[in-house]
Amino acid sequence: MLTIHHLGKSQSERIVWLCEELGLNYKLVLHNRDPVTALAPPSLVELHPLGTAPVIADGDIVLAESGAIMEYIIGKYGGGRLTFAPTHPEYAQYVFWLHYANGNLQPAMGRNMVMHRLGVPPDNPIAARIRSRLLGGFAMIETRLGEASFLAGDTLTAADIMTVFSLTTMRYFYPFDLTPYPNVRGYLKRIAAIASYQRAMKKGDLGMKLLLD
Ligand SMILES: N[C@@H](CCC(=O)N[C@@H](CS)C(=O)NCC(=O)O)C(=O)O
Repeated sequence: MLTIHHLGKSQSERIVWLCEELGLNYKLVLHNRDPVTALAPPSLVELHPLGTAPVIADGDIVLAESGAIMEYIIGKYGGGRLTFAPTHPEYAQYVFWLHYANGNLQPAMGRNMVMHRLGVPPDNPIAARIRSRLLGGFAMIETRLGEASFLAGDTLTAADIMTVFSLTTMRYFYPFDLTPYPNVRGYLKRIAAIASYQRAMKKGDLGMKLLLD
């Protein structure tokens, strides 16, 4: 059986949601962040050289990196669900948004988080550049969600499951006001109504207030 190692308040919520949406049997192992540093505990670090969540185990296979895990589970157990085939008219959108999530958006959030935590003033030219990159990303997502209900098109795909963390739980680490983005907020309302998302968040982060607005 698939085992998901989930670190509280982290990107591994994506994998719990993925497995809930696919209706897979899995064992969930919860790990808590160090209360002082917020880093991963030794129980997680010992699982994989990266020492980050998520990590899954499937038989002898131990896999890290949420994008890799997403492709692995969808390819092996998804039966064609949550993905678009190359023949789908929105295939390019699917591939773009799937990779934008961890290739650009989440690193941009992380860079801004570091600047914020180091107390770099917003008018510092590097901080300003990093912030404007992120704002450009939000504007792009806002435009896309004015064209389609979900990032790849009219249905939920892995691209959404990859992206939602950065728009929600990541805001515990880098607070971000979504008021200027009504399409993003409407999208998060649609996500909040999805039963598999609700189940995943309850199982992975019971009691955590969901930042969906
Ligand atoms: N690109 C990686 C990022 C993994 C990552 O940085 N996870 C964070 C949680 S959001 C983590 O484990 N942090 C704890 C630590 O670095 O000690 C992925 O998507 O899996």
